[in-house]
Amino acid sequence: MESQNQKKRIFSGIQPSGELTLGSYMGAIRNWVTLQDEYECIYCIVDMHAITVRQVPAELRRRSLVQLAEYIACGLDPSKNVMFIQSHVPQHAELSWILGCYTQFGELSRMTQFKMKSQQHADNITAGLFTYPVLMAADILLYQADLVPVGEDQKQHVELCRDIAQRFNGLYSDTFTLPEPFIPKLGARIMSLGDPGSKMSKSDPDGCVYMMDKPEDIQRKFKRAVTDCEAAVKFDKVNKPGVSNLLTIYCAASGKTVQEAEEAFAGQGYGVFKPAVADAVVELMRPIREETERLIADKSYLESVYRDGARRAQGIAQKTLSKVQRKIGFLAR
Ligand code: ATP
Ligand code: LTN
Repeated sequence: MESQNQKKRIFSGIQPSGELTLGSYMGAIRNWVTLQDEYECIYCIVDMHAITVRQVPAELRRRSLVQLAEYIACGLDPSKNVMFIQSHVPQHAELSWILGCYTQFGELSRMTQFKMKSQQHADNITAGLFTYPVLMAADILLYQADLVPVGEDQKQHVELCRDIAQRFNGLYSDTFTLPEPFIPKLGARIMSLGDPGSKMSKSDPDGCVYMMDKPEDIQRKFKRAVTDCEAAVKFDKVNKPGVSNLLTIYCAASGKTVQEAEEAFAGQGYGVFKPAVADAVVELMRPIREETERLIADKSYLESVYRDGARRAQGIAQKTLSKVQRKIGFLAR
């Protein structure tokens, strides 16, 4: 425990708002796995974030448990990492309220994710959707995280979190560690197979490859992936976004460089390239899918992991929350 305390800390989370995708894996979870030995890691299932858009209760419950199984199946070891469900640690909601009083309306209005999601859910633009980044800042700051491994789309939220922390520290002396986003070099933004202009997103099933998809579904989805009429396997994000996305996926899955992949497929059409990308993804996902299926059957084990995780998380979170409450002038209980 002594030596663990010397390690830098990591916090990250994913919403159980849909089945996890290849994007969740390549942009986030894959990095989490590589960091678990070097850092003290806390990985969360952020169900409170998921309800910022309407969820079916039974589905939310099921997906929260499946997501924990997926985390473990991806290689996260429950004995090395703290893994828990956000709503089981009430300090997140408490700190979020406080931080909301140190966040500007204008700052939240500039968040790209809010602008996009409020277009997608125009009939239900809730206060929760608007203040979502404040809850995310509370998640990170409660644990004094140094690094936040996320995909490219979350960089803006981590930067806002830093701004809030800096503002609070400036007002009340050093309270929060300033976190840095940690974004992978390859796979930080996997695009939809149906529309290479938009991000692959678990709540938008069109063009999504799910971690739990069967091999034949993965093959079919890649066969249908939108490309172009040139038939040349070349990385060119502006003119060939579909092919560039497939190359990114292929390289992230196979470990090859873009140049190696371009050379390997030189002179061959998409009829050869697309099934090869699918094969690489099938092989990457096969052990994860099989292990997830095995773990889902062991509900009591999963329950023991998230209960133990919440207990450990709460110990850390309460220390920060008490410090914050004292600094801002709340009377001690
Ligand atoms: P939703 O559709 O509910 O917004 P999402 O699929 O966009 O969900 P998140 O829960 O927002 O996924 O993201 C989980 C993590 O995975 C974050 O770190 C995010 O940056 C990363 N991520 C999500 N989608 C992608 C993607 N297409 N490419 C790379 N990283 C991604
Ligand atoms: N907003 C993130 C999920 C998230 C998160 C966090 C990520 C909520 N809290 C704290 C990192 C750290 C998303 O991926 N949509």
